[in-house]
Amino acid sequence: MTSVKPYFLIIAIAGLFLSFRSEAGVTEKMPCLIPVPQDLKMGEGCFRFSQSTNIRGSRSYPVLYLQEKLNASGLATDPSGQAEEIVFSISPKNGLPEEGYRLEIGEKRIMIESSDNAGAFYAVQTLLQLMPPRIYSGGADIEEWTVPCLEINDYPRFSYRGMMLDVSRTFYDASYIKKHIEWLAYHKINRFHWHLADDNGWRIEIRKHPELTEKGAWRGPDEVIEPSFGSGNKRYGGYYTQKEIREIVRLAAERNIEIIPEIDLPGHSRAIAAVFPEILCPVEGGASVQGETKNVWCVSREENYRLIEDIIKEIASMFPSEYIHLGGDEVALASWKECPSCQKLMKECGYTDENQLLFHFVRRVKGIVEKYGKKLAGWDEIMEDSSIGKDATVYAWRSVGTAEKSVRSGYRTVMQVAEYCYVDMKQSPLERGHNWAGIVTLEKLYSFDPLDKFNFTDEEKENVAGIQGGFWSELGNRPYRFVEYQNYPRTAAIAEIGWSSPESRDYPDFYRRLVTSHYDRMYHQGIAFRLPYPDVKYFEKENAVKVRLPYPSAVVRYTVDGSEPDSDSPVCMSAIVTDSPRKFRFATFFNNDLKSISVGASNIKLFDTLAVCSDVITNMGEHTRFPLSNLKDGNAATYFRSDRKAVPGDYIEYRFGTPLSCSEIIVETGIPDITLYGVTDGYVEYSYNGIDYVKGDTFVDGVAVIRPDQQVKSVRINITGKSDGPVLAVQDLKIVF
Ligand code: TNX
Repeated sequence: MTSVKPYFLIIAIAGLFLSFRSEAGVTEKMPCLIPVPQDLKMGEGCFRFSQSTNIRGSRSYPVLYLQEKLNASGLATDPSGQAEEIVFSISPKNGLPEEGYRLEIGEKRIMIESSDNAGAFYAVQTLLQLMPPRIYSGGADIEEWTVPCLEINDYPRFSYRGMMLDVSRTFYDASYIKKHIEWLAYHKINRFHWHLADDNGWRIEIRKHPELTEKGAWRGPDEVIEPSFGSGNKRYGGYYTQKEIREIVRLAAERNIEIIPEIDLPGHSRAIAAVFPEILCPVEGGASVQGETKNVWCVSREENYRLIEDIIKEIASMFPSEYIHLGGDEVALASWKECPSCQKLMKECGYTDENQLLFHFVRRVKGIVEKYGKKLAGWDEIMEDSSIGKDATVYAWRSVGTAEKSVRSGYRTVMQVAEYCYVDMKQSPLERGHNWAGIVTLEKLYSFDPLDKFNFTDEEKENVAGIQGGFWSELGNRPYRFVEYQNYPRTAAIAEIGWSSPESRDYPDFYRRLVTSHYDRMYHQGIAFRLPYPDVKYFEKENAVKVRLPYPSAVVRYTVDGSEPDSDSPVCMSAIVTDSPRKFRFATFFNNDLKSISVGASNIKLFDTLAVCSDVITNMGEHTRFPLSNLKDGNAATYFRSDRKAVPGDYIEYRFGTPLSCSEIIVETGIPDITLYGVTDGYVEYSYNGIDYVKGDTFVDGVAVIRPDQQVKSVRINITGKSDGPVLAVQDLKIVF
C-alpha cells in the first residue's frame, strides 16, 4: 500500500531561504558571489548590456577575455558604441593591491580599475558572476543581460590559491586540462599544481628520452606497467606532448594561473623505473605504503642524477614557474637498506639511518633545479633536515602538526593538509572516496583556516603562502566524471578560504550562496559537480517514508522498486505512506542532468553481514593483517586481502553450516567503502547442495549479485582475469532476507 501525504517540513525550510533573482532576471538583493569580496556596496538600478556595449581599455588579456565571453553569448561589443560602456583602467598608478580590483557598476558605465592584469581579470570574473549564469554557456536572451549597480573593492587574502591534480593514476587529456584550468580561473584560483609522474604513469614528453612516454605512459597486460586502479585488462594511458604543455601554460597565464609541475622522486617512481629498471637498487626492497614495489631510485647510482638532469632541464624550459616540485614523499626506505652501494654511501657520508639518504638525494636534485634557474618544492617529508635550505617550498600534507612545524621552521609553506584539503577523501560516509584522512565534507573543508588555529607570530605568518586542495586520482575511473564530483563544490570552498577575509567566512551563508546561484553557474560552466543527497527516514508509527531536502529548491526523485532514480522518476513532494519501505531509492537532481548518489531510508537496514559462514577457503595466500577469517566474523568493516595479484583460476568459497534462506546475496569485493582492489574479471556461482553449482552474475565494478530460489549451501568467487591491483580484497557477504 503506497499513498501520498503532504509533507510540511519541506515547505517550512523553503521559507527560510531567499532567492536574489526575480522573474525578469534583475538582481535585487545581495548577489551570491563566491569567493565573497572584501567590500561590497549595493547601489540603485542596473546596467543593461546591449548589442553595442562599448569596451574601452588596452588590448590586455582581461579585456580580450571579457570581450570573448560576451561575444560567445551573442552579445556584440561595439568600440564606437555610444549607449553604455565598460571602461578598464589597468595601471600600477591606481595603487591597488596585487590581484586586487575596484569594480563600479553604474547604469551607463562599468568601471574596472586595477594595478595589474590579474586584478582586472578578477574584476571580470566577478562581473560574470553578477550576470545570468548562462553567460558561461552561451545562448543569450538579450532582455536578461543586466547587472546590478554596485561598488566592489576586492583583493585576495593569500597570494597562493591552488588546486593539485594527479594525472598519473587517472589520465586527463590536454583538452580536459584546459577546461579544468578555465574552471579554476572562474574561482579566482591562481595556481595549478600538476602532478605529472607517479607509480602508475609518466605523463610528460621528454624529448631526450622518448621511451618515457612511449612506454611509461601506458599500462596494460602487455605494457611495462601493470594494470591498476580500474584500468582493467586493457591498454590504458596517455601523455602530454611538449606542444600541448606550452599551449596549456599560455592559456593558464592568460587566466592568471601559474602551473607548478611535479615529478615525484625518489619514491612513487614505478613508471619511470619500469622504463629504465637500471635506476633501481640492484636488490629489491619492500613495498611502499601503497603496496608498490620497484618504485624507488637508487641514491648511490651516479648516472641517475644525469637522467634526472635531462628531465629537469626540459621541464624547466616548458614551465615559466619559479618552482619545480620534486615530491619526496612516502619513500620505501627498505630498498636502500638492502642495497650494498647505498649502504656504502651511508658509511662514507657518516649517515646513521636511511632517511639521511633521502635528504642526500633531495639536496642533489635541489642543486640540479637551481642550475636551471628554479627553486625546489617538495612534500613535507623534505623539511625534516635543515640541510635542505630554507629557500625550499614545503607542501604540508600529512597533518596540521607538520604544517605548523614547516611554517615555524621558516619554510615557505603551502597548506594542503590532508584532513581538510584532500578532495580525494569521501564527502560523506556513503560516497566513494579515500578515507585515510577522514571524511572531508564541504563544511569541514570550509572550516579550515591556514592561520587562525595556529597562533603564528607575524613573522611566521609570512611563511604561509596560502592554501591548496588536492585531488589524487586512484579512484578516478568511476563513477561518471568523478574528478569533477570530487573537486566541486569543494574547490569553491578552497577559493573562499584563499581569497576572502576570515571575518566574512560563514558556512551557512556560503552554502546559501552556493545553492542559490553557484550551482547554476557551475552547471553552465559545464562542471559535473556533486549534489548533496536527501535525508530519508522511515517512521514506523506512521508507516511513512519522509524526505528532508538538502536545500530548499532541491528536486528529489524516487523509485519504489530498488532501481536507480532517473530524470523520468517521479518528484517527491510529500511523505510517502508505505509498509514496504526497503525498496525506495531517492536522489537529488539538478536540471534533470546531474544527480546525487541515491539513498534509501537511513534508519532501516537493507542487508545484513551476519556471521553465516562456517568456513571460507581460497587457494591464495592471505595478508597477515587481513586474514581470511575476516570473512566470517560478521563485521562489514574487516575484509580479506590476498598476498598477491589474483590470476585466472583463483577462487574464494564461502560455506554455510546451516543452509541460508534469503532473497539476495550481494558479493562485494575491493576494500570496503573505498572499493579499490576488487575483482576485475570474474563471476560468482552458488550451490544448493554443496555439489552442483549454478553460475551467477559476472562482476561489474567489483560487485556481483545472487538471487537464489532455494536455500544456499555455498557461494564461490571465480577469477577469470588478472586483478588490476597488487592484491585482491574481498568483503563479507551482504545478505538481503
Ligand atoms: C598520499 S599526498 C599520497 C599520494 C596518494 C594519496 C591518496 C602524498 C604526498 N602522497 O600518493 O595518492 O595519499 O590520498
